[in-house]
Amino acid sequence: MANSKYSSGGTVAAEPGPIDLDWSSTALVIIDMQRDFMEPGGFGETLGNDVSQLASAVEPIAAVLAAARESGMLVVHTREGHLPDLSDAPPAKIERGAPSLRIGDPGPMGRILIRGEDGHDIIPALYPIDGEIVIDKPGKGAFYATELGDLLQKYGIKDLLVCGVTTEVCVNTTVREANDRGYRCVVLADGCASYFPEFHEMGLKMIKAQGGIFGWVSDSAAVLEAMTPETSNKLAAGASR
Ligand code: TIU
Repeated sequence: MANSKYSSGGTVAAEPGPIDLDWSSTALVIIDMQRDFMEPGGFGETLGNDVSQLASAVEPIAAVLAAARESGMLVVHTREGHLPDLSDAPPAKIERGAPSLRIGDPGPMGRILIRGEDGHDIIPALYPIDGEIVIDKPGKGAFYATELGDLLQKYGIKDLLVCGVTTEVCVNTTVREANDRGYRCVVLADGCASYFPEFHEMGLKMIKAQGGIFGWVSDSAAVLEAMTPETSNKLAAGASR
């Protein structure tokens, strides 16, 4: 690890039970924290959603992202979106439902869900820095039609800390894809959000049920505590005095 404040690994408090992680074989995967989902005028709002429901995920992700950057953990950002000619967008996805604007239509942040447009970009608070991986994905899952699997293999990654939006759509799909590929996924509950609070709750329950059928559910504080045990212990000792 690049910074001695950080452990080389640790036990993360999680459900259905604690999980031991080695940070050198763990990646932080931040799903689709794009303006198209987070801000008014983007894809999420065109579907009829209240985008303010997602704001709570930003600070917890920012805290874990800062620690990941300082400690040298591999960071992966994903973005859902399509090529300008829509050649990677199935007609069944474009034609779905009755949105106010469809994928590819011009909106206030550029064409809806199109790569290179302002709306497709990651929100400033979580913007990738040099050296971080950015995966552009046409689907809900981050493995489908992307280079993510090859990259994780190249970096020797075995476990994933997963956060982002939305809990029951792209986070769940990615966790299920990852689980089938043999990765252990730890989902950060406070670093995920849904337009539907009840889907957030159930989306997390589905992951951790049945002994962790798809993975583990933890939160940002538990991950930070496992990453910085000395600082966390000192803080705890200070608080008890
Ligand atoms: N609509 C919705 O909840 N989500 C998506 O369409 N994509 C992601 O979750 N990123």
